[in-house]
Amino acid sequence: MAAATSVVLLDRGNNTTCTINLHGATVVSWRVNNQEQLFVSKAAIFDGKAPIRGGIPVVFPHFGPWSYGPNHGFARVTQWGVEKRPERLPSGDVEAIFFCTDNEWTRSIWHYQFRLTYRLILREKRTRDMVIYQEGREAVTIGEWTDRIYQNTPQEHIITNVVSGRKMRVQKYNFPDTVVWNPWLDHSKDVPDLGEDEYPNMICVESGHVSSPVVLLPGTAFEASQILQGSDPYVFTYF
Ligand code: TA6
Repeated sequence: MAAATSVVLLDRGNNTTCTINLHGATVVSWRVNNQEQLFVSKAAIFDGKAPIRGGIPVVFPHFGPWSYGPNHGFARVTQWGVEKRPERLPSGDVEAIFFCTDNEWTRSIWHYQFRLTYRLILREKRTRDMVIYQEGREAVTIGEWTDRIYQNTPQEHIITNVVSGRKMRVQKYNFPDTVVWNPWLDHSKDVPDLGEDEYPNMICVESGHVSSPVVLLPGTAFEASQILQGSDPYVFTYF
């Protein structure tokens, strides 16, 4: 097992990288051909204590306000370890594995033993997969403060207008729900680590097991995953 560093880089070549901050195992950057795909607030705090405002956090063991401990649980404010440093697979994909386990602090909040494993794969876009996608689904547009948990959502979503008007495809497995959040101007004031002018440039879309808990018996495991896929506009306009 490698010694922990604070930031881990997955580099697929061709200026395509993914940066993971071990504070919360938060994916703080995903660049494709040098273009950033993720939103991180200009006011994000990197003090190793506060959750990082933006990127892709891990929410565990609870979503939302939690009487036992921090909002959205403790995984996003825990220092994760590196189980497997970034490695190029025979396919060319780059993989890294991160983990966190219970400790004295987590047990003082939530008295369970656990091991969370987070496997990240930076994979080259597969254009043929993308073509399958375009079919009519209900579009959720954001024009005001939005904070919703959609239950039992389809396995795939397209987020539009992500980077320079491009689209991002989300595929989720074993995550029945989708959270959509944008504080808009009114609520941006309540989020100190988000600039008041940043809300038009972000949308939070989270795949999760949110509306119902997962109950794990001792010694059993739960696995879920999501794939985020960026696009060139011409790929999505193919149909
Ligand atoms: O994911 C949506 C949400 O639960 C919203 O209700 C909103 O409060 C947001 O998360 C931010 O939470 P945070 O703890 O990061 O300030």
